[in-house]
Amino acid sequence: MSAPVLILGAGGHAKVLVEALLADGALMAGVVDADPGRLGQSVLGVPVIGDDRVVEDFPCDTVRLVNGIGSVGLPNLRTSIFERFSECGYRFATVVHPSAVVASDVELGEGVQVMAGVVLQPSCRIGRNAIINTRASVDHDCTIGDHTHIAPGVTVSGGVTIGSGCHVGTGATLIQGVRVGDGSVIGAGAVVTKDVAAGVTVVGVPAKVVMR
Ligand code: JB3
Repeated sequence: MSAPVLILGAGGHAKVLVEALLADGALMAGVVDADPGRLGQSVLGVPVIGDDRVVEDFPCDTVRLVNGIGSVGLPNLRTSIFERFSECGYRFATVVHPSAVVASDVELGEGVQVMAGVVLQPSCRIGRNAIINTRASVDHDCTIGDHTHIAPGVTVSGGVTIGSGCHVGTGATLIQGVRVGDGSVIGAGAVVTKDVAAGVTVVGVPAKVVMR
């Protein structure tokens, strides 16, 4: 029996995770949120039991954390929370909605979140703390870096490499073989036909750099 899960954050992203975890039969320890107004509320029936200080009430080996922070906060709150609790010895659960299609040899790093309707084709490698959000499709031989968010409805063709800390916006399309550098942002609906350098923002069809 796996250890129960404690969810960090009580917003929209956490709600989607709770739904996936309940569908998968996970045991729930509760939800923690920085907003004191959330104490006593619940997320799909899972109670909010306090803020991040409550995590310390659970020894590392008795609980698995789930990073319920999505795209809020700059610099990236989601990444810093993951690193902070990892350094304290906590482990993050990997969440895969039962409706996702994940090929048998796909490698999922610690804390990866694969939402409903996702397709991950053979030989993909997904880095730690990455989100593959609702109904995204990642085709064969792709590599997605740590902490990268693939937003709902993104289509990633075969052999694409996306660096760490990237955001690929809702409904974007990346053609086969392109490479995206660390920390870049792909705007919603963009069509990426060429490599994207690190640390830039691209938008449009075909995607062009708008910010360095
Ligand atoms: O687009 C989609 C499908 N999902 C988005 C997701 C990826 O990112 C979603 O629509 C939102 O844009 C965003 O979801 P998220 O991160 O859940 O945002 P929000 O609904 O605003 O909730 C953030 C929650 O995190 C709030 O309840 C905050 O109080 C809480 N929070 C902020 N800082 C924190 C901390 N909670 C904890 N435990 N620790 C913190 O440091």
